[in-house]
Amino acid sequence: MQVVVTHKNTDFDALSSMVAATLIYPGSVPVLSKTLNPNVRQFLSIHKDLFHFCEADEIDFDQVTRLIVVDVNCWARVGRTARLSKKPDLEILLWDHHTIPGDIEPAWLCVEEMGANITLMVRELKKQNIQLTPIQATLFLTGIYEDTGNLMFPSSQAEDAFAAGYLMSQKADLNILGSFLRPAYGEKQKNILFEMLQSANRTRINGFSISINRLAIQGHVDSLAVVVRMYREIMNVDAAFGIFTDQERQCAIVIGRSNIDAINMGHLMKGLGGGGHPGAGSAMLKSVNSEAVEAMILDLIQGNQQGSVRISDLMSFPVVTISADTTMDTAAQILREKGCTGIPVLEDGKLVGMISRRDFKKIKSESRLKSPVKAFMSTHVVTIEPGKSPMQAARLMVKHDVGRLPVVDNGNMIGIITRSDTMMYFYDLLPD
Ligand SMILES: [Mn+2]
Repeated sequence: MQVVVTHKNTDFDALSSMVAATLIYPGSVPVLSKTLNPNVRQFLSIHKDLFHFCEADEIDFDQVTRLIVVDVNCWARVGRTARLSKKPDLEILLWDHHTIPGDIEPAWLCVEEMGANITLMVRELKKQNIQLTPIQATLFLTGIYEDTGNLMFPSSQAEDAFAAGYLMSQKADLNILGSFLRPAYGEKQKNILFEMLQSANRTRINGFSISINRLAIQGHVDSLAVVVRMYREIMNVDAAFGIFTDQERQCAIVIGRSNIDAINMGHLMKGLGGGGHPGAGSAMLKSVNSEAVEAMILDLIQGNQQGSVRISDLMSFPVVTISADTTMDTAAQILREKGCTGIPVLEDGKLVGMISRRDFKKIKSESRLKSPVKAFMSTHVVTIEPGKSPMQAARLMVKHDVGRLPVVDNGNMIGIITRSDTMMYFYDLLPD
C-alpha cells in the first residue's frame, strides 16, 4: 500500500501536492492531516467528495510499504503519520521545495528550490502527459498562487510562472481560485479589526510611520495576520504590529507587516524569537506583558534601522561639480567626459543648482552655448541626508522627477546618489 502525507496546518500547496502525487503514483492513498489551514478547510468542505482523502486512523499502518512525502522534509511537521518513520523496509519518496535540510531520509527524492512544491509535480505530470481535470488544475494553481503570493514573493521562480501558465491552459478556473484564496475574514476578525482601529495610534521612528496596537483576545483566533495586514493598509503606515495577549494561555502573539524594505519584518521577529519574510512576520512570547513587548519592538526597529543600507553606503563621492559661471558648452563637454547626465552647480562653494542634459534643450540658438550654466540650470535642488534609506531616495526621485540627489550633511555636500545607484540596490547588485 502506498500512502501520501504532507505537513500539519496543510495549505493549498501541500493539499495540491498530495492530489498530484495520487496521479503520479496511481493507487496511492492521500492521508489528510488533522489540522488544515482555514481556507483549505473551506475548500474541502465543498470539494471533499471529488478527492479521496483518508484520515490517519483509517489506515492500517502495517500494510504501508511506500510513503510519499510532499511539501515537507522533517518528521516533526508531518504529524500523526510520522510514526511510520520507524517502520523497517518502508520506501520513502520525497517531493519538496524547501532546500533547508530536514530529517526525512528518502530512497528517492525530487527536491529543488521553487516558489511552490506543486510546480515540481506539475512538471512531472506534464512530462508523463497525465491529463488534468479543470478542478485539479484549479486546485494546483491555487497552490502556486498561495505559496508564491500570486508570483510576487521573491522566492517565486520562472518555472512557477510556466506551471501557472500550463494550468491555465488546462482550464484552471480563476473565479473559483479567487474565492478560496480570499483569506478567512469573518465576524471574529472583523470585530478585532474594529477594536484595533478604535485604539489606533501612529508614531514616527527614524522617519518611518509605525503603528503598534495592543489587544487582549480570548482563545484561538484564526487569520490574525489578515487582520494586521488590513490594519496596516487602512492606517497607511510603513509598518504595523498587533500584539495580541491571551490571559488564559499566558502568552502574547506578535504579528507584523511591513511595506518598506528598511524594516525587515522577518529579521525583526527573529529578535523576538519568531521569524517570517521581509514583509510579514510573527512571534509568540510566553509570560510577558504587552507593554514590554511594545518596548522591545521599538528597540528592534531602532536597531534594525542601523543595520540596513543607507544612502551613505550607496552614494558616489567625491562629486564632480562646476561653478555657476562655467559656460554651457564647457558644461556639455564635462558631462560627456564624465559620462553623467547631470552635475551640481556651486557658487562660492555653495550648492546653487543642478545642470543636466535636458537643460540643453532650452538652448534655442548656438550663441547661447557661451552663456553661463546659471542661466539654464534648475535652481530647485532636491537633496537627501546620508542617513536616509534607498526607498526614501527613490520616492524623492519619483516625486520631483529628478535622476540624482546631492547628499547633504550639515549643509555640506558629501556625495551624490543617482537613479542607477538606487537601482543597483533594489536589484541587489551591490558589490560584496
Ligand atoms: Mn509549500
